Amino acid sequence: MAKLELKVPDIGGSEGAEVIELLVAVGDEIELEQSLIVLESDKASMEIPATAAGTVVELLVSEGQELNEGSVIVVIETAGSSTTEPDAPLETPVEPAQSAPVAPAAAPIEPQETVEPSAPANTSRQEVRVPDIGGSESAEVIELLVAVGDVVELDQSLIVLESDKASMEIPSTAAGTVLEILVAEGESLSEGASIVVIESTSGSDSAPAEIAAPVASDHAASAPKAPPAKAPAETKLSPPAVSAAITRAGGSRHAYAGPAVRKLAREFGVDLAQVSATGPRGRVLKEDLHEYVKSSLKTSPASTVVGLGIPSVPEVDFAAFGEIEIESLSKMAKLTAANMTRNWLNVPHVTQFDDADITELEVFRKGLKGEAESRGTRMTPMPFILKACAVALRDNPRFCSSLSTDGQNLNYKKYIHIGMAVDTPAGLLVPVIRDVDKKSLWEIAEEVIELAGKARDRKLRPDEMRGGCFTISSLGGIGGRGFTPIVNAPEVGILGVSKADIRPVWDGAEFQPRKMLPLALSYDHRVINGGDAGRFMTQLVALMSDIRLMVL
Ligand code: CAO
Repeated sequence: MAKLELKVPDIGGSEGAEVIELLVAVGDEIELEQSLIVLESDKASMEIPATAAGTVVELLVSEGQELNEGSVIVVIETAGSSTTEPDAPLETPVEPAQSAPVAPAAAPIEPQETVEPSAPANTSRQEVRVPDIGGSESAEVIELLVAVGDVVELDQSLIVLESDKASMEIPSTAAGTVLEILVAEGESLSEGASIVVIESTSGSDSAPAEIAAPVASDHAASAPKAPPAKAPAETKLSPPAVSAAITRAGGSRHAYAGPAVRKLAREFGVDLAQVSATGPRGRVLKEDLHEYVKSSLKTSPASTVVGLGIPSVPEVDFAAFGEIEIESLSKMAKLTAANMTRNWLNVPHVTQFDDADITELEVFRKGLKGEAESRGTRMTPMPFILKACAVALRDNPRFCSSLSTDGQNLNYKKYIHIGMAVDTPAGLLVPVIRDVDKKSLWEIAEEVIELAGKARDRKLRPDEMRGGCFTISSLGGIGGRGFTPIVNAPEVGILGVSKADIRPVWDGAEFQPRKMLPLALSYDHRVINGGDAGRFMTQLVALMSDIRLMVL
């Protein structure tokens, strides 16, 4: 049995850091690399790993205490030979007592020389590189904070790196304009890796202790990167600026948490700012995150796919107020609920209303009754609505597009396949009628009947419900004056059709009895603006009011 002191390693140049969490206690069996404490400075939040395995016999630090490189954290008792890396021990044998100098976990990177600029007289190009990241072998780029063309200041953060133990913002060691970004999100970087190329104008550029290497003026991103050059030993690197409150896509600024908790939060898709923190100084602990996820799951059954962070509806004991009956939902009903929730949450909806005068259309349609019977089919308003939508989709192609998931592109579909919501005893189904623009009204009428029948008999094939560009939901045969349908994402528009009825319409001289069809067009406002929607709806109303326009 030997006793060892485990100490604070090189913490990336931080002068002092506060113990904000103790992760072990006296009596704990600890493994090699197990985190002992969490340290936080104004620049960094990091877990300090054990450099030897054993039993904790003394805990020499407490929360709130300020530690420096070399401060003893714990004394452990090891079973046998203690040290793990004889050349770089971070532990000191306790007996005999000694105060040997502590070797740093990783030798600090030596700054490269600043070489004469190769660019025109008063400008120079420099590569900014990853500094000593506190002993971590490599760390992943989790966020790019600058773009090509940005003017950056000295010490301005360029990227966020995250290793198993720390998340850190890497500051620029030069001021100037970003010419090239040499890294991408998800890439793993080590000390010395080039991050960006910066063009500096003389007088405004980097500090003397920078690790900015000069770059030839014809430098290309694909060119091999120059190895780090040596600089005088006394020009020690500035530490990586590590932030405990970095901004993420999920918006977790101001949330205090260690890297492990941040990593976990990212994996769960949790916005740390939403989590109640119980740690010192409002720090989010792992337990807080677990508690948050547990309670979110409890209140949001998977079937409803309610996003984390969205306030849930409180559970009520309905039986307390009278007799109740519980019906378990079918798989389809649960799937529909999940899809509706997803679409409602993802799509910024706007709904536009209008009425189409279908008086003449109805006269024509009723005139087709005999032929419909002889064909063994029915001609409802639906085929006319489908046909009119196909024309409006052709003339307003944005309604026939989908936004890419990253929000960067619109995919225009050159085909016109329209989904039709069908109310079935098992739930809502949306079969798709293909190439509506190329089919006759009779063909469409037959398909409406066939697909609605298949939907009600649960005989639709999956491929008959895929590929839609737009959806029509008609409650015309049921009733109602209007409703706001939910866009069937990734489609960007849906038409809600309500029951037509005869209303008095002013013709400029007198009221005329006209059959009016209420229409409601919901659209994804990220893709469709009010003008687009107004044009689509106006054309649709015109087409329904005068079906001759459909053949133009
Ligand atoms: N106004 C007045 N009458 C209408 C009408 C309208 N907008 N739409 C249909 N009708 C009439 C039809 O003409 C038919 O009457 P006749 O037999 O006298 O001609 C009757 O209502 C029933 O029509 P239908 O509903 O059987 O046929 P359809 O082609 O209009 O619709 C379908 C087919 C599958 C869309 C429809 O049956 C359906 O399921 N609708 C529900 C869709 C739904 O649930 N949407 C909500 C989704 S969001 O929860």
